[in-house]
Amino acid sequence: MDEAHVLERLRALAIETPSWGYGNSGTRFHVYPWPGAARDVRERIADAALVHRLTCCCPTVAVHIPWDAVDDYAELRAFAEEDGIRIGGINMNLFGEDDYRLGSLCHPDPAVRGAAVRHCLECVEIAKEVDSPLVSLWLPDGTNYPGQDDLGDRHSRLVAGLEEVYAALPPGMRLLVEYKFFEPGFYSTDLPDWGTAALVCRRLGPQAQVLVDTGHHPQGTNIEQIVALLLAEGLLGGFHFNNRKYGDDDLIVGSIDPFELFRIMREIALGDSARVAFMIDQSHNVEGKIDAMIQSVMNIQTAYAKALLVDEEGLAERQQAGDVLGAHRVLLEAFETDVRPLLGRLRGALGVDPDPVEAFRLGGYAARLAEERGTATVESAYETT
Ligand code: RM4
Ligand code: MN
Ligand code: MN
Repeated sequence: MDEAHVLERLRALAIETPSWGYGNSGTRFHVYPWPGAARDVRERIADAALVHRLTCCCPTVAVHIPWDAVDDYAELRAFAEEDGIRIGGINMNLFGEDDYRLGSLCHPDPAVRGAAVRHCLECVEIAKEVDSPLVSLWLPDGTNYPGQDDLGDRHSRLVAGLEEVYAALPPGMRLLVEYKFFEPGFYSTDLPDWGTAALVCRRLGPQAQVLVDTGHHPQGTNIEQIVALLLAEGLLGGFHFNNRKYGDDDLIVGSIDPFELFRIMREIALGDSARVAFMIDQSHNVEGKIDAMIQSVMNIQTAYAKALLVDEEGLAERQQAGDVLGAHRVLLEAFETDVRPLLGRLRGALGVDPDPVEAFRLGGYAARLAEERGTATVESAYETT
């Protein structure tokens, strides 16, 4: 692909950042408050808007309900738009209530399942109010011990609950279904993998698609193959980008395995990804929030730029000829290309600094935010888990 086309594709890449990545977060052992970290939904949106100003690549912010709940969503939408961004995916929370001890949509008690469905329906209403085309569901349901519940029944309850939610989607709105192989359940998880999520989405209909959180697979999983297959089946709804080493680590995207990120972005570059939502889902435990988010955005752009540079013709020839190493070297050639000058030109044309992380770090933003906001006391539930 020539440079003009690569730049055009890069310009079209919009990455959504998560409101929950801007507040204090930690591990189950401790939360270390970060000076100037966002303390409420408006500050979280303001930080996402700053990331967009510095990158010109992050025009929407995902919210999590009820963490970001407000009385007036029209007002929240206007607040975001005045700051230059829009509210994107509405993430449902089915793990934050005492009643969910044995699950939410899969709970044995129909009353609890009903409450979980009502929460999802409320999120659909919020999406309508803020004019977002996406609601996003990560289901924490699962069991801890063999015999705790009937696995088949749990699946039936899940499908029945999601059918109610699906029926409430207005035309054009999509339900993204996220999977994760373990946690908080340690014996079984009701949506453990992409295949289960895909089956559920197929049952629901075309407005339901799978969300791939890159941190939600067992060690060694070939994520790019999952991406390729979901794209081919029209079932890839979006990503939660982050990186992992051991568990659901939520580390900076591409920080542990940039080659994996490149391989994922190559499948994106090849397929029809026009409707794929590129979202980041990460939380920062020991580093700053905003510059780490920008680093993730830059790493995605870097991987995508390299993916777009793959000599596809040369690769196809070598694949046809059975030249295994030759084909592999075509990928390496692209991966090893220094795309910083290219991305510098992209950012120059967009009117932002060639290195937005440095622009943040040298721009006095962190000091100003620390001065304005101080070092918050950790209050909300997700900050203490
Ligand atoms: C889950 C999953 C969800 C996120 C929650 C907080 O592990 O990644 O997307 O909303 O964590
Ligand atoms: Mn996620
Ligand atoms: Mn996760």
